[in-house]
Parts: sequence; structure tokens; C-alpha cells
Amino acid sequence: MAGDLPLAQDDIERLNAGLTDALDDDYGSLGRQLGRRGIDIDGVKAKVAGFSVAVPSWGAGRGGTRFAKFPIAGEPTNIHEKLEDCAVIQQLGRATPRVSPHFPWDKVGDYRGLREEAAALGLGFDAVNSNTFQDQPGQAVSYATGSLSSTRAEVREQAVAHNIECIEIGRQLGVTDLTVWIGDGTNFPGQQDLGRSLDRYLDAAAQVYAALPGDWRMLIEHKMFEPAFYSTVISDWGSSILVAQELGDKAKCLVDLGHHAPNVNIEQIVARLHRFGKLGGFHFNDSKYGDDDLDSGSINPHQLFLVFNELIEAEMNPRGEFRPAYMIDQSHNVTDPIESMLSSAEAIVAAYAKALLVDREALLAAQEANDTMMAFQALRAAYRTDVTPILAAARVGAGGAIDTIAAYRASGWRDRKAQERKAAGAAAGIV
Ligand code: RM4
Ligand code: MN
Ligand code: MN
Repeated sequence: MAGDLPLAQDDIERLNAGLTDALDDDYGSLGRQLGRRGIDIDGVKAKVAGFSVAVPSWGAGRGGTRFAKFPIAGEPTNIHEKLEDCAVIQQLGRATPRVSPHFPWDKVGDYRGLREEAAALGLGFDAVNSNTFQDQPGQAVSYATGSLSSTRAEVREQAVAHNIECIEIGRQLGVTDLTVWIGDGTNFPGQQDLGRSLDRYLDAAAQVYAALPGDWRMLIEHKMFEPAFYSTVISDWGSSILVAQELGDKAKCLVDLGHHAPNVNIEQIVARLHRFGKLGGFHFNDSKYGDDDLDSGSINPHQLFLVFNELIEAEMNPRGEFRPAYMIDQSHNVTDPIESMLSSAEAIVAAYAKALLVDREALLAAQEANDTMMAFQALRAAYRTDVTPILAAARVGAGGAIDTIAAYRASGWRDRKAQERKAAGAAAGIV
């Protein structure tokens, strides 16, 4: 149960009061418009209110590139401060009630205590992310040769042990998913045998899989490049699904929007993975060139809509259980991370809401009749609808802000934290 939310609820309500008449007006008008299309706006609002996406603990700090990081005053530097900032995002936006942790970045002595601390802030935890892509102080062996696929047995053992430790931490945090992304791969042709490195990965991943409790899933995240630039071991959705099929039912695939070659049809990958019951999770961000980790919907909101169109198709036609782990996975290099995550969550929920508006009967009929233009128009009609009033009304219903970023700025949160928190380091890298 939420104890102490970080912002004064009265302040949020006072700001909302000045915007309520306009919202009611816009909601009424959109309701009439949707009514003419046979859609009940309150039903859409109820679905939107039930939708949520996790935020990554590391996203609360300012990111950087491999060239530089420019910290801001008052940014969080440990998991406790990160949770506070995530609670601000949730209090205002009401779409991000869970935080996805990363280990060892978020290591603490007492995980049950951490779970209580989060609950008091109105938060729970989501998928645990293991980190075997960089070395940590005091680590026995280096990941310089890779981790789960390293040629060195003692490195593979260390990576397996770390993943098993993440499962144990996750149990204490009340989580049931382990996300495994590895940085393993090569920078030169010939550097490693492409077949044998996958064999080593499969063998090590099976040991992690064997340690999963009955109700847990292992989410395999593929990525085409970076930090390895010639080949990666789990490079694409093909490798991911083959591995997941070999490991077993509890292994699923996780799609990160930025982890593909430019122009790849990601919505089709979503549909394919779902077809075989292997779609386990999705990392939201946006990209112009590669794994840019830009804010969701900032570059290509139409792609986000098309992805959600497939996710809703999947939800309506579940193959076995459909329980995708949704998470924002971004690096906020030039904005206040709280503002970026508020804006990104809104873009994600908007894409979801628009996809809910697709007239699926009309779409299917047009597809069956090979009426290309009307099939496209079924999507277009949904995409061009401004769903802003539905999102705002859903937020208000849950105690959030109508204008989240204005409310955040009015709260003076970051300036206050700048007085209290120690300064963040400027080391280059994602955290
Ligand atoms: C990777 C991948 C993982 C994330 C790390 C920080 O590119 O997207 O999901 O945990 O970055
Ligand atoms: Mn990711
Ligand atoms: Mn990534």
C-alpha cells in the first residue's frame, strides 16, 4: 500500500482543477466522435486505465554516450533515489507502477526491505535484468571474452552464477521474470567460431533455465550489434526463438525496438513470435539509426502504433498465455529523465489506445476482400484520432495529473533534490 507519495497530492489537484473544464469539453467531443464510429469512449478509457509499462531503474539517471555524460543537479545516484524519482513518474502519470531493476547496478543488502520501500512509494518491481556485459570491482574473472558464451569455462560459470543470483534477488522483490541480454560477440571475422559460441551459450543458458522457479520466465533479448560490431551471439529474433525453443516453455523472446537493422519490420517480428507462443516482452524506445535509446514515439510514432496493433491482435487471439513484460528502455542524455519517462509513457499509452480504436471487423473484411485501401484506412482512422483526452481522463481517475510535465515542473522536485542529493559522476557510459 502506498504510504508517502513524493509530491503533495493537493498541488496536483489544484493544477488539475484549472484544466478540468477543457478536458471535459474535449472528452465529450471525442466521445461523440467515437460514438458515431460505434466505439464507447468509457470502455476505451477503462482499458487504458488498466494498461501499464515498467520503467527501468537505470533510466532514472542521466544516460550518456561512450563519448560523454552530462549529469544534472539532483539526479539520483542509487536505487533508493531512483525509486523516489520513479514514484514521481507514477504519481503524475499513473501508467508506470513497476520498476525493472538491473544487477549489480541496484545491489543492496536487504531486498525485502527494498521491496517495502518501493511499496511505500506506490511501486512494485518488474523483470530483473542481469548484467554480464561489464566488469564490476572485485569480480573474480573478466567478461572481456564474453559471458555466457565465453571460451573460458570459469567466465561462463561466473555468468551463470550471476543470473542465478538475479533470480534469487527477484524472488525477494516479488518478480517472476529474468531478462537476459548479453554483450557477447565479435569485432573481427574469424575472432570466434560462430557455431561453437552459440553452443557454449546454449549450454550456459540451460543452467540458468534449470534454476528458474516454476512460475518464472527467462526473457531472451536479442541485439544485432554493440558492443560487438561484427557479430553478436544472440543477434536477431531468429536466434532468439531458436534458443527459446531449445530451452523450453519458460523461455520467451524479448523484442527491443532499437536492436534491429534500420527499416526492419518490427511489427511483423511481434506477430511471428506471438504465432509460436514465444513473445515474452517488449522494450520501448525510439531510434533514428540504431540502438539510440531515444524517447518512445519521438522519431517514429507510427511504428509504435503498428507494433501495438500487433500486440492487440495478439491479446485478442492469445496462443496459450499472453503476458508480455512491457518496459521502457531508454537513455536520457539531454533531458530530465523524469520528464522523458512521463512523455514516453504517454506516447506508449497513446499508441496502445489508438490501436484499441482500430475497427477490427472492417480491417479483417477488407483484408479478406483484398481491398487494400480500405484495410489501410481502418488503421489510418485509428491512428489519426487524438486520444489525449482519454489518457488525461484515465490519469485523473487514478489520481494523476492532467498535464504531467507542467505539474512536475511546478513541484520544484529536481531543485529540491539538488539540495539534498550528492552530485552524480560524469563517467562516460550508459549509467
Ligand atoms: C542493452 C539492452 C538491455 C539493457 C542494456 C542497458 O542494449 O537494451 O535491455 O539492459 O542495454
Ligand atoms: Mn533493452
Ligand atoms: Mn538496447
